[in-house]
Amino acid sequence: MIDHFTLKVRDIAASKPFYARALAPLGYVVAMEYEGGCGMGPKGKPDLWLHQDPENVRPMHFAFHTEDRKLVDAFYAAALAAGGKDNGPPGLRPDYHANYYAAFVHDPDGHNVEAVCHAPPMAARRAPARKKGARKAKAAARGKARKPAARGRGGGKRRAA
Ligand SMILES: N[C@@H](CCC(=O)N[C@@H](CS)C(=O)NCC(=O)O)C(=O)O
Repeated sequence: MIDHFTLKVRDIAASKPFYARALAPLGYVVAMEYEGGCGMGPKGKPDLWLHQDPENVRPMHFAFHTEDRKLVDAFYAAALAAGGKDNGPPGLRPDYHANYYAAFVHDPDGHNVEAVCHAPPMAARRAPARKKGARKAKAAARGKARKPAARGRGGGKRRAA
């Protein structure tokens, strides 16, 4: 499991607000800041560090994991609203696998940022509703099954005559 990674950016003044807005739907906040950089992450624990190093920016690709397809949609909308460039709208990418639901946006430096959900849609994950009275019937059946069998004297053990 990745604990954190550092992304080199040309201009922290452009990248910080971009990521703050794009990743807000995923629960990310700017947790730490220093001259020329910052650390972002959910619940105040930075796992993405932005570091200004204009000479050494090379386009990278990385993805944020979500448990809900709606969060992929929200990431995409927020990232575009924050000035990101569309690199693929939310949707299934069955070439990767049947439930690969993702969206792609280029950040201010051309880094290819993705949000992805590998799980089936929420509706398919919900347990089917139980029929009315099914619980009672189940409990009654269990009670019956547990009823001790009638036993004769001597603890129910009978010997052949
Ligand atoms: N426009 C494509 C983007 C797909 C994409 O960027 N896929 C990733 C792998 S999940 C990739 O090829 N990354 C390589 C890179 O950005 O250099 C789409 O919407 O499907």
